[in-house]
Amino acid sequence: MKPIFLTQFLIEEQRAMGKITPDLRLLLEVVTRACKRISIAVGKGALGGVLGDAGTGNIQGEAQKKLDVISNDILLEANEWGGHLAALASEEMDHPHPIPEQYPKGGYLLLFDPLDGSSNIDVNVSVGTIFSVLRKPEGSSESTEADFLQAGTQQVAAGYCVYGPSTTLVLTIGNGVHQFTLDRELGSFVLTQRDMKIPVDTKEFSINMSNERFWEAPVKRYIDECVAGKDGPRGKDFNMRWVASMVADVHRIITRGGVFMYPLDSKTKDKGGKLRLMYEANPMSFIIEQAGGAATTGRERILDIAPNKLHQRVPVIMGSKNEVDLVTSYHA
Ligand code: P6P
Repeated sequence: MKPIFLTQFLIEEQRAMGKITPDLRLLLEVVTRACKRISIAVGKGALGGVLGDAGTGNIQGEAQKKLDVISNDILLEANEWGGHLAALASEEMDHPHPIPEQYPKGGYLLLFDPLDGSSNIDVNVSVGTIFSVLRKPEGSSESTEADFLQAGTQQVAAGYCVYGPSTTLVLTIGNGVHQFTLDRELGSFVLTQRDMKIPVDTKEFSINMSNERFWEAPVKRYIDECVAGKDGPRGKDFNMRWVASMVADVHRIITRGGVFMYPLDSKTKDKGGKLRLMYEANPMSFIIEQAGGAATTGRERILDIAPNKLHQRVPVIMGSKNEVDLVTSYHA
């Protein structure tokens, strides 16, 4: 069968939906091209001289890996000349990054975690890039942090790229979730699954069990019931997976079902949670919901949250709809 590359997919989606402006198509093409460059840098491993710490820290107070900084620079460089963006924001940058004066500005805002799970990079475990697209609010001339503070329901598009055994891009533009696999010989993303759907039930949960003593009661109840297996209240055995790369864990869940949890716990309560809302939880929640799943903090739908800070953190429970609904009901 004739392969469908990303550009043809976007053109056909534009004909079908009429929501993909030329600037949005350009944005998606340059971001995915940046992901190809990141994939090459990550794939070099120890041969690339890019493993280990950069010797710098980000606003989260986390040591930056060399590849965090390299990936961030690749995304900045890919997006500054196109005239499609008003500004960019990244986990690795304290404040929004303006488009350089010599280039025209456009109507979109791009947010990203350039290399999520980078603590895994030095041990050769899958990592990934997560991105989210918003419209620049009308009227505002210079883009400020406030322009980015829009609820997840305002996202125009969202996606991630997993740098694993294959380099796989998963994308939504509000009309389903679609998967593209990188053909390394051609250097092109090829459509490999249209309209991905998450099974509404699952037997697989994903959580960092070492935090058990810090969990709130509803989460402890839910996990205890899963661990109790078929002799317990759930009446079936569960399996557990925790890659500690959100992109890898969420991709597994979108592919075969499951529930991913980084819930509020007494360790992260004062920060509001572990994962970041604007460029981790929101894009993943948009994708998960578009694939028929659900995504809450345990107490509210993630996409409805009105952000108040660019780097704010939230609790995350997302994946197979019936499991997320059950965990959320325990919080009520
Ligand atoms: P922990 C990676 O650092 C990350 O932000 C997510 O990708 C991942 O799900 C989580 O943190 C892992 O956290 O506490 O298990 O190391």
